[in-house]
Amino acid sequence: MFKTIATTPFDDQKPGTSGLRKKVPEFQQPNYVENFIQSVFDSLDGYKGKTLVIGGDGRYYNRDVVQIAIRMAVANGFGRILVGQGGILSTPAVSNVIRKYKAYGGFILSASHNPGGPKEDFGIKYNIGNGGPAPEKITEAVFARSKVIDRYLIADTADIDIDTVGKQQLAGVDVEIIDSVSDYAELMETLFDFDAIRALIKSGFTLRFDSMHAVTGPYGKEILEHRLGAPDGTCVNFVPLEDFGGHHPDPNLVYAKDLYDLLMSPDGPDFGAASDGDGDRNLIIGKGMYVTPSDSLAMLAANAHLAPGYKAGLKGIARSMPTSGAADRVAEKAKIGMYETPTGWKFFGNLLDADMATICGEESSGTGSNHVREKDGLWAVLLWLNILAVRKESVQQISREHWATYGRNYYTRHDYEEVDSAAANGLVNDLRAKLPTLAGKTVQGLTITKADDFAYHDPIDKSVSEHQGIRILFEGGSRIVLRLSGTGTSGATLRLYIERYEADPRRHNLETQSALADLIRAADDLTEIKTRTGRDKPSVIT
Ligand code: VG1
Ligand code: CO
Repeated sequence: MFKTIATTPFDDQKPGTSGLRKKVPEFQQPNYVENFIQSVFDSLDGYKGKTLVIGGDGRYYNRDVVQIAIRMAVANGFGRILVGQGGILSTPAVSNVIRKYKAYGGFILSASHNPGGPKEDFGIKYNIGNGGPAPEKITEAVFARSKVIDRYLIADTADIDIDTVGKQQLAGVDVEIIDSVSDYAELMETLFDFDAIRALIKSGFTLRFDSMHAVTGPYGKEILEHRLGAPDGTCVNFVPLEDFGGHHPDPNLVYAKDLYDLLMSPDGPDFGAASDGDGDRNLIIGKGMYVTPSDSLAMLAANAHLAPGYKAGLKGIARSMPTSGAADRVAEKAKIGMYETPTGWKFFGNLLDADMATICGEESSGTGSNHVREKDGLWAVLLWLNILAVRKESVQQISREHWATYGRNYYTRHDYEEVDSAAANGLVNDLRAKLPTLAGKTVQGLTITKADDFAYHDPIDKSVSEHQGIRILFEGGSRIVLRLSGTGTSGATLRLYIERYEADPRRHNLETQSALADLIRAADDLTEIKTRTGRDKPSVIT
């Protein structure tokens, strides 16, 4: 019943910022999925007889890979497999299920906010027993293994029914199909004051939650409409579709522009939010007020004690390096630890496990806490709602008051997507070579104080991660950061992050791009991004 199949390696199975992501036809090559999954198993120890969790965001090819993963896990000796019904589990839900059922680890089948469909993106990510993404030590071992793999193990059985909740047996191993939502919804009830949020909604507060035809649909329906009493119609685009309705399930001002426009209109709701393909990102927009993810992290951290799950206060805050310094000011005032990590949630795991950080965030619309080991879109929405319910103020009032207290970090990210890889690498390498000469120079009237290539020294396991983004710091605390994306599937994507701190409340109402205009020009002078990429403007501005 168990078969050992001979295979030959692929040379491109290197996990990026968040797992292995490729176009679907690449995953459909014979043995491609099997090689990667076996490479993961071959890089792990001591999982025999243990539990493995499998779930994905419902995109095209999800159901096929769920079946392969189940058969391979059984053949490799796992003792129990938990699978989300229909193959559906959001990323934070997988993290929770791993933790709750003390699983050995789990697979998340997703390419997150990347489009889905037969010609679009697919992805596989492995998470470890703490519920978080595998650390670099493991992803590097997986890549090394994938380059020499010569066989994989698989159970030679028919597909199993993944649509009916309940226990089944496959070759003597328990395969349990679990409800995709209930464990997660229960966890949310332990963290937030559902009564207060219910009362807020009952009092006439209106909201909209856009799942972008992706995985959070069933979660939003159950939690916001069924458990919190928001009216039918609060959740939109809530049926997960294999191709996300042909859209990018990326909750930003470009791909969720409809939601933004609605919130800016006088008769829009009081609060709007959206989440991405796999449910770990969030977009927060109050009536007339978009909250940048970096600000959202700072505001959530400053107010988290208003929610039952965080009433004891926070141990510390962690943010990825390119995320703005807004949260640093909150940590400073609260006299708690502040940690700066490379991009990608895997770097927060150790800080959360060690209870050094309670809340973490990234500028890319990711916020989360120690309740799981992934960023969590709906969690951020519920924490905002809890804060609004307690403070009885609007998002706009809370934002303005926050800036008045802490100052405002003007912040933008300019993405140059799918540019020529050689041009992008050349740009980064040349800039890196120039770094030692930059301090003291003036560009566009701005004086550079420091320029470096960010390296992270993990305070817990002492591992070192180098080349995590180029930073150029200016007098007065402004900065630009440049790095290459590690989640794209074609060409290279350059991300340019620009930030300026403004203490003066009289200058808190500027339009972001104009508030940052001199820095944007300086970034172009220093990187030559426009001439080198042949683009006259970024593809996406967030
Ligand atoms: C991007 C974001 C990063 C995030 C990662 C995974 O990575 O910048 O902050 O952790 O996506 O998020 P990169 O390497 O493309 O910049 V998700 O929601 O795509 O799993
Ligand atoms: Co995501």
